Amino acid sequence: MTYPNWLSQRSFLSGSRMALSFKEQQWTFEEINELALEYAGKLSALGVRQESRVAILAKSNPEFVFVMYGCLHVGCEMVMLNERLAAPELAYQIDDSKAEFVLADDELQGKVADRNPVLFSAIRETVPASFEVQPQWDKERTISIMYTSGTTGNPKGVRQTAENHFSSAVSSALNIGISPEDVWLCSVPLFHISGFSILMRSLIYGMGVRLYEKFDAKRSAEEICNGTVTHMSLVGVMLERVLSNVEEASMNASTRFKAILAGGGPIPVAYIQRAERCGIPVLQTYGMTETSSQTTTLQSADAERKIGSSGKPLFLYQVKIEGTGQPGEKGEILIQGPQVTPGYIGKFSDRNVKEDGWLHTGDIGYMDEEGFLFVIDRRSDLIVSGGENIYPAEIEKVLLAHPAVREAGVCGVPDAQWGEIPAAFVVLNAPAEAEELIAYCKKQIASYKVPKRLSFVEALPRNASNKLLRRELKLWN
Ligand code: S0N
Ligand code: AMP
Ligand code: MG
Ligand code: MG
Repeated sequence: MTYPNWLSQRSFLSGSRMALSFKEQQWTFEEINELALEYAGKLSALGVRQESRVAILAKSNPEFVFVMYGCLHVGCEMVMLNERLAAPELAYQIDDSKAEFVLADDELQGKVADRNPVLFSAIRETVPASFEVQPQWDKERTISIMYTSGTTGNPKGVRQTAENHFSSAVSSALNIGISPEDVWLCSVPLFHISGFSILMRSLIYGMGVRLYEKFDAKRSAEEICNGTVTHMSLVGVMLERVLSNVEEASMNASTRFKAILAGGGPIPVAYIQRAERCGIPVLQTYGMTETSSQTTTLQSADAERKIGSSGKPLFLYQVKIEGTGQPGEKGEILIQGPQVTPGYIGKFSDRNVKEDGWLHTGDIGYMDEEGFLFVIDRRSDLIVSGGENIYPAEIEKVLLAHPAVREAGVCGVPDAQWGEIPAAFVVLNAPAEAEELIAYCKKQIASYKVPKRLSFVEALPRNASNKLLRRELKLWN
């Protein structure tokens, strides 16, 4: 099974429609496709082929979009690197994915300096080579690979195929609806599925994207209230900042504005109630990298009645709670559908993601009598800070490598701003200051992962088999 080339088909069907807008600039689908073809030619001249795997490190700006769309035409696989990560974390992903090329925004080149990056400025200056435009794309084709943290502290590269993205975009449209005037405000990172899925919806629907390089709560509030955008994706901390701006200016959402899609972690009910008072419909969603974004989403009509729920599965998907058939009973959330990844790459390529045909999420939840999903606890020990995932093991590993540290334990603690933050407990074997250990972490992990609290203790809570009891650590805060 194949799909028509999404870029060529979209340009053919609605070439004059707005595809992308950034600051004062704007591109139609025809212009975007011409740029994509030009970038594909440049990438071909640099040696990128359909069989290549390229890693990309960039900020959410139009050039990143042109490079990605160029890659789509070439047919190579894109490993999306998180620009907040520290150099050693990026090196791990580049090595694990065996990426043949590292394409980097000039501004970020310092983070991958030892990886011989091809800078965006070099791509821009390259004379395009001729290449063959593929009229059809294979359904199984891997379009993107995104790394998501794992319990052991080693991130796993998740494959996202054309079918995953296509079924995700179509299922979302069947739930939210689409119209030719829609413009989706994108200020979530393009390297996360929250942002990348907006680009996929854009190509598949012919929908405009209003792109921001950096999240700006005030400008977002203005766009929502002026009606210059119709949709926006965000995580809890962003929603709170947008609402504060709308409330402060005593504004109301424009009648043109349709919905905020809020996910990436739990959304406090109080935020949804505040949004209601501002006339902003918020659709809570439950999704993950392994499912190329939303799996369940609450519909507007149910938002008030089912507050706190992440909704029902989208049309093509199935969700069940392990073990129980009983409403209200808690268990692991299992997912099935064409949006579920075929698997991981690199170190984890042997892992079967669909035991018994279902994706075992590790998240805990229940369904009510009507089949609405309530997510109540995240997969084991996962900390979600401002929509970024952190596993305690990633931080513990770094702390343990410090010569003065004998033992380290990390857990998530609730935080009013970020939802949750990491806190560390350390047993020393030589004198050291907390500041020194924090500075040590900063060099090796993204700054959002660096423990916001660090305490020295005599011993860590362990069970009879010496396993660290992180749940008990939580009680120490
Ligand atoms: C919340 C954001 C925007 C905060 O970034 P901001 O304010 O721009 O910070 P900076 O100025 O860059 O840095 C200032 C200091 O703040 C620290 N910091 C930044 N971010 C965090 C954080 N998350 N946690 C803790 N600290 C943070 C910086 O480190 C800096 O500190 P110092 O000075 O010490 O260096 C930003 O974090 C952000 O963009 N978050 C959202 C990320 C995201 O999109 N996550 C979702 C990932 N999940 C998925 O994609 C699956 C779900 C999904 O698809 C989805 C999700 C949401 C909506 C829709 C969908 C969908 O299904 O379509
Ligand atoms: P990621 O690996 O970044 O795709 O993160 C996906 C994880 O975020 C899920 O497995 C959940 O643990 C968490 N998450 C996403 N949406 C929600 C939600 N609506 N409520 C609670 N947790 C969520
Ligand atoms: Mg993740
Ligand atoms: Mg997340």
